[in-house]
Amino acid sequence: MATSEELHKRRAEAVARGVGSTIPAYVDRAGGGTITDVDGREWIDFAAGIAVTNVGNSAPRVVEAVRAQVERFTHTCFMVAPYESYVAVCEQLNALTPGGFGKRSALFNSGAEAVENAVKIARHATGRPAVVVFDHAYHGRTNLTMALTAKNMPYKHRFGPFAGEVYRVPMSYPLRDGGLDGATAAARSIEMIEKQVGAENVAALLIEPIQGEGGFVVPAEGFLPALREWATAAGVVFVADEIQTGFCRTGDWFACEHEGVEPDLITLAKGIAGGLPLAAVTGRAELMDAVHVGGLGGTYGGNPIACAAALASIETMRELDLAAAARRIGAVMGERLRAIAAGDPGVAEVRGRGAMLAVEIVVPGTSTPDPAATAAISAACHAAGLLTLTCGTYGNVLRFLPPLVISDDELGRGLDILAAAFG
Ligand code: PLZ
Repeated sequence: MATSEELHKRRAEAVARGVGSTIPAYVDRAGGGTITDVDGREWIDFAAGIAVTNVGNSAPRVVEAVRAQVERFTHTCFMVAPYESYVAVCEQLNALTPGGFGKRSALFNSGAEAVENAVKIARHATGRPAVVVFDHAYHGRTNLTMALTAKNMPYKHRFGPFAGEVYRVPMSYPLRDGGLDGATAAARSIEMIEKQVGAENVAALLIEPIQGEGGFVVPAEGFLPALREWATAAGVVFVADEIQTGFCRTGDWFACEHEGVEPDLITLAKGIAGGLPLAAVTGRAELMDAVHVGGLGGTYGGNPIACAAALASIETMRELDLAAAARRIGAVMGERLRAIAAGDPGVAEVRGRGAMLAVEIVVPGTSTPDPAATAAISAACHAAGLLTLTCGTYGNVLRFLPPLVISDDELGRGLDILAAAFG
């Protein structure tokens, strides 16, 4: 087998430079809470492929379901010759997502595609053009979703012009907005929408209940409920992007549940199918069904292998109670992170929920983001065998997203490496 070093050389000659990687190691296998490269080096996995392998890599039920499906048929296209597993996934999503009202779902391939479709559905159902998004938001890399995403580098730089009718308003970001309470922060955003866009022009308000790429920003309590209430009164479709927060990651099935918020539409991907590419829009039946027959779809959306994996993943989450596992991981990790923060003036905040936690790093004694220190700590973790990711508008947030099946021992060893990296 080629070594990681050899593969890295081959890659430079074959793979476009624009596609980056966090570590220059090439995976041989992964499972539980670890990833092993082709040289036999092991990393404790605090990334889960960016919040995807919540049930772990090659989870037994997923492997079994995928194997069985591959043997029966691999693709017919649901728009051509439909099959049960697509319907079953939609039934599961309609039942699992918050809101006791009638729902429908449609399946796609990627998170960005789900977000694009949520916007299509909201525009079609309301007959309005505008979409409101937030500072620090991340919604994808396609043309519309780049417009919805806040950060220029690396996502948008020189890739424009972008789609129109997208309006950005302030997010509740307690560390950086002077600790505005949720209601006040929401009033500030709502005033901007009403004055600059006009509520009657807004099809959808799109928000990540906890921001992912933007820095694991947890809005102040009351922010999401206040926006939800305003959207209802204004006839605006409230869309929760739960692509990173969903499927037990935050200690509930979905992050909106924490404050009892019931979105009109929810976008889902990542953790839905144990690593196979699948995404969905789930929401109010009257909105979803407003679209004409044939108006939604795509060649691969709801591919039968991905659907089989999704059903097996959902079953695994239920059976192993991975929401409870996320809360346990969060409690252990949170305690260690707060201890690190207490001894390091560069840690401005520990935040997040469940198994979606982060630390924001600043120049000690200031609120100035320190992306260089953040990158150095992350690099020290990688060198010592812990796979961590950074995020944030300022690149100064270290985030932790272990698979929810990580063992106590792996979690503890990972946190030891992290503590040492803070030194
Ligand atoms: N919405 C909230 O987190 C994907 C992107 C990594 P796709 N986040 C990881 C990168 O650098 O590309 C994401 C998300 C939220 C939408 C998306 C987009 O999901 O499946 O990557 O298209």
